[in-house]
Amino acid sequence: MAGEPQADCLFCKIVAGNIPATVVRETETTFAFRDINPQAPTHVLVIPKVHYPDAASLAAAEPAVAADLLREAGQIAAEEKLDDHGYRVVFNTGAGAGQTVFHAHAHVLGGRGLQWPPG
Ligand code: IU
Repeated sequence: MAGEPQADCLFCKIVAGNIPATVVRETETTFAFRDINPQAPTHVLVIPKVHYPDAASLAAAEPAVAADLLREAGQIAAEEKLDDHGYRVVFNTGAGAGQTVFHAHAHVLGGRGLQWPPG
């Protein structure tokens, strides 16, 4: 069923507590933890507890949870004091764009100058 945990999904396992993660925040609908391979001094992943393969499919099926994800990204940026110098929220979507884990997630990146355009 749409949104149900997937046995072979790494992020579903992290939500379930079966794989350890450095937790930053948790709400009823979202889970945030530090990226294992940080690309900036602050690099946090915010994921929905429900399973959808990417942000667009999450937003189409459960728009309120997608909004929760964005709100949490902003909350984390504030708590990590990223607002002063700016930060980036990224949804890599599709393998061609660098998506490697097919459970929707926002990257919250900051703590250094960020270049544009991204590679
Ligand atoms: P991507 O947008 O799908 O490429 O992002 C997946 C991220 O998940 C990536 O930045 C990885 O470093 C990160 N990650 C993690 O934090 N913990 C893990 O066990 C694995 C990947 I595998």
